[in-house]
Amino acid sequence: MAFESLGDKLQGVFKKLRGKGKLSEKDIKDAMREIKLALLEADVNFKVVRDFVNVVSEKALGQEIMESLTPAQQLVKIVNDELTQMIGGETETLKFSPKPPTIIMMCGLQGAGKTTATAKLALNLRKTMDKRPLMVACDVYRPAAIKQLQVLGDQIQIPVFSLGADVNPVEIARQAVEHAIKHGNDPVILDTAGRLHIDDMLMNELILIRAEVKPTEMLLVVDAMTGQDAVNVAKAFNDRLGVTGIILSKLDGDTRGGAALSVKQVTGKPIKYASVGEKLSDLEQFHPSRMASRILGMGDVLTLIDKAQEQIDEKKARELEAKIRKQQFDLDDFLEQFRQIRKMGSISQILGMLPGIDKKMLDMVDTEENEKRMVHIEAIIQSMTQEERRKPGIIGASRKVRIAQGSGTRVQDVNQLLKQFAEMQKMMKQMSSGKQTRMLKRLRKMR
Ligand SMILES: Nc1nc2c(ncn2[C@@H]2O[C@H](COP(=O)(O)OP(=O)(O)OP(=O)(O)O)[C@@H](O)[C@H]2O)c(=O)[nH]1
Ligand SMILES: [Mg+2]
Repeated sequence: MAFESLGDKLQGVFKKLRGKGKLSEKDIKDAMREIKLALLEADVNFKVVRDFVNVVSEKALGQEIMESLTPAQQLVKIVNDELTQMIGGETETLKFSPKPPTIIMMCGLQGAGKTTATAKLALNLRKTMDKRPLMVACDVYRPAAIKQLQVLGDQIQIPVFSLGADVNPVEIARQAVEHAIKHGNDPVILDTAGRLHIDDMLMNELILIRAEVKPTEMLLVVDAMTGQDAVNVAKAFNDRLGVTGIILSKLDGDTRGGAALSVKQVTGKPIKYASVGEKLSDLEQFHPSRMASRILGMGDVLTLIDKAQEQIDEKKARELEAKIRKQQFDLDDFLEQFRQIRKMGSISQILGMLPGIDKKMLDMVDTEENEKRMVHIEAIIQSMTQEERRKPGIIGASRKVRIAQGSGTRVQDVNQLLKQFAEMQKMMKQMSSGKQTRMLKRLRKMR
């Protein structure tokens, strides 16, 4: 994940202050110098850094002592608040047209991730808002651009509108909107051609498409792996086109990424989404405060809960809760839960959002072996009969051999799974007799 080394450095600054009872002016000045260096090294725009440091210093020096916080904690809080402001302040959601379909136009440099973001956003809107998007192939210049979008569309079962490469993109956009109205698609997401630099011809084309379809959103896709250049180009794009929001792509890369953190300050436009992985489900709504605390290493439990909510719908959660309480949780439920969690991402992605997890450990979790084990668990349960799934107690030696053979695993794998399941049931029993399923209740309350 980008920002890792920035996070490490900032945490280092706070660590040094942790033992101190009171921060002197010099302590604060020293800390600020280090914070400034860390931001610059992470490639945050120097003007943005200057403003940031000024505000934080001023607040830190003029800070009244809050009894509940140590001086170091107060500084963390100030930095967290200002970092949140710097990258956007409040969460900015996508705007929808009162008269559907809403039209969303993508724009950005060549290779920024427009086409990928088009598919990710379409999937996200279907999943989180029950939308029926239409993706539109307006890039008629790069060979294979249309095919690329169609392949993505097939993967996520979302329709793609194309008139081939011989029709003018303005006309494609116009007909796409007609098509969407006729077929009840909403929103219409236009994937446009990339620009290597600010190219008048292509820029004019975007202006013509915009004039034709009057998009509600003009989203600029910014590659977080490219440095200051990308930010300057973003500014130019915005000056020419007036974008309405930004999608940060490739935040999963391990480059410094700080340039992307300046993009809100430099363009004045909000970051609305962040792409955090290669999978098409890896697009998240951008929450400045959560991103700030993620950078500062406070973990991002909220994002985790969000992801969980997206995947596990409430009805299922309630049914599950009832089952746990009545101690009827069986291997079928186990399989279902297991699949839900798998949908959230790789193990390391899920763990990475929890506070206090050593990032180096995560690389060890995503081993082939673990991946194989996950596949085994599914196969083993699927090789069981309905009765066996409901009452695993009846699975004796000969059944174990049959299940192992059926799933292409070993008897000891079957044993291990059954043992784990038994332990889980025991835990659930304790949970349901004591403070029952508090976690689920809390999840529900937070909606
Ligand atoms: N790791 C990672 N790779 C990404 C992400 N988004 C896009 N990519 C990759 O970046 C490359 C370019 O992505 P595209 O979506 O084709 O970019 P584009 O802006 O449509 O490019 P043009 O159409 O040529 O202008 C592809 O290889 C993508 O797989 C992301 O969030 N993470
Ligand atoms: Mg493209």
